[in-house]
Amino acid sequence: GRNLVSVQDAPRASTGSSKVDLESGATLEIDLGGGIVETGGRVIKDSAALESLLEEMEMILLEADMGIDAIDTVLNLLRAELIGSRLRKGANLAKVLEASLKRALRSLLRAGYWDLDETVNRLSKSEDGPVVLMVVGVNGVGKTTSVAKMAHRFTQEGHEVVLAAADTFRAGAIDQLQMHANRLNVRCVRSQRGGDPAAIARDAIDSAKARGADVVIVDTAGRMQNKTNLMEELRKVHRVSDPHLVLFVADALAGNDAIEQAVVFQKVLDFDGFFLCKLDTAKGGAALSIAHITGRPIVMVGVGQGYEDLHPFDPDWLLEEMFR
Ligand SMILES: Nc1nc2c(ncn2[C@@H]2O[C@H](COP(=O)(O)OP(=O)(O)O)[C@@H](O)[C@H]2O)c(=O)[nH]1
Ligand SMILES: [Mg+2]
Repeated sequence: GRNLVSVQDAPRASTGSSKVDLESGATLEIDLGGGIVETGGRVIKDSAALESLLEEMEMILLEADMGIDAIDTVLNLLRAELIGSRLRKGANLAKVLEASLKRALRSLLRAGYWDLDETVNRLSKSEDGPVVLMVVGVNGVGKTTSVAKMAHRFTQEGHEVVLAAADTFRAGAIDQLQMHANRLNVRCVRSQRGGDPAAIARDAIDSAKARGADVVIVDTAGRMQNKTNLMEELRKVHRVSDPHLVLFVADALAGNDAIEQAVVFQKVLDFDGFFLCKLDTAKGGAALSIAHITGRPIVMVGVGQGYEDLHPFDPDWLLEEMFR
């Protein structure tokens, strides 16, 4: 593969780094690294050579499913910083650019990051009732699977978990969650198909309170064909269950669609962070775009269908996958 430029070992630029606050609230840190000097060297100009390097980077990012808006933002900021800077004698512009780009992407992915396990542990200690998590996203992205993976994860951490089958639109969805609950030996609160999702969420919370359970995870529906109804339904579930955390689930395979979905859900629910699932089958550039456009961090990744296939997000791992 490509000759990877490691992000960690490049020294900071003698000219320092600059922080850029994006409209969404996300931040980008531009640090050109040790290849750039204060004096001497040669001034980098807006040349054909620089443009062709930027184009090469653009191709890599496009192939990794990063959306064009986020790519433009990052590359334009980098270009602006590079032009007029001084390249240290003997330094390689391509390497300086690649390392700077990776640092910028890493800063975007790290901005606002919070640890799911720690957050749930902390909330569980400080709150009287159960910690309530609401999971949202369109059909088929991996919500129910992620709910089951979290139930497994939290159970292993010693929490008692109750699931709420608030996707009552399809009977299959209720059975799917119940099946996971049986396997994981956790309680699942459910209704008949067509039941009121908000009532299910409330029942699950009441049940958790009665049992002294620590965590309630609310699975929800995601049919986008009927967007307005779905959003109304989700708003109601949100109002009634007043969750501590709202988690948006995106499918890495969905590419640009995942980015659009994030915008739609962000408007209605202002989620706290997102999961990117199916990273075992796709590159994860969508994560950068979602972080860029919503200002929310990716907190967990799904890398398979097993209960163990959910990991805290590691920016360096994603960047290596993208640039491989
Ligand atoms: N390969 C892979 N498949 C996944 C992952 N997460 C979910 N799936 C599969 O994607 C399909 C839809 O998942 P589901 O949880 O039902 O999505 P939902 O409609 O959002 O609840 C199922 O077949 C899951 O097994 C993942 O991280 N990797
Ligand atoms: Mg589901």
